[in-house]
Amino acid sequence: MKDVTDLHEEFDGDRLPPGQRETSSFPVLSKGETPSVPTDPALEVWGAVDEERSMRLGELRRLGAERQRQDFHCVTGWSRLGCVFEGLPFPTLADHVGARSEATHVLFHAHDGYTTDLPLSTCLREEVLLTWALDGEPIPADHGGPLRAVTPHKYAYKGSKWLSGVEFLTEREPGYWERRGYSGTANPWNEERYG
Ligand SMILES: Nc1nc2c(c(=O)[nH]1)N[C@H]1C(S)=C(S)[C@@H](COP(=O)(O)O)O[C@H]1N2
Ligand SMILES: [Mo]
Repeated sequence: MKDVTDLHEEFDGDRLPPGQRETSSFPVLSKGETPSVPTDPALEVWGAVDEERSMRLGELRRLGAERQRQDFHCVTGWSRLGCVFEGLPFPTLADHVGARSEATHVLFHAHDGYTTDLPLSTCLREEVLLTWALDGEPIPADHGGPLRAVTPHKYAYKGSKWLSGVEFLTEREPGYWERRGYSGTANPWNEERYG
């Protein structure tokens, strides 16, 4: 299993970012109710790519499932260390659909209407996973199952739960919390909480 709990070193910080406290529970943080999502939803991938695709979980698994040990930092101040997620690394997805050279940003879309944006370069990292399993079990519905994204190098609002789509963009389009004052860059070791 790949262990990326040392990625804080790249950001010149401690494992627990400043202003965070460790929790052993896994709180649920959603903007609203847990939406009802099909058990095997199609993930739509579109925008600045060579081949737009609609992919189900089985296809994502076959493309390249990987297990990683990762930390999870919520912008409201709690961190859950050492989560084990299984999923598809974002770079493999980007390769598969052929992200075009003019693609600069990504907007993640979700079944509850949530969106979140990131520069493409910060998504093209092995630890950005589209994940279907947490600690050896399918991701619970409250935590974004059956499919969510995780971004251990960013505050967790960059990881969309109940993922429905990945849109490749040629310019930035701010997501749900980013439009409401949260940071676009969201680096926990720099306490980039507000935009
Ligand atoms: N679709 C969707 N994704 C979301 C959210 C949301 O409300 N809807 N909340 C975000 C926030 S603010 C955080 S901290 C994490 C929380 O994930 P958890 O509920 O599994 O702890 O999900 C992020 N992804
Ligand atoms: Mo959050």
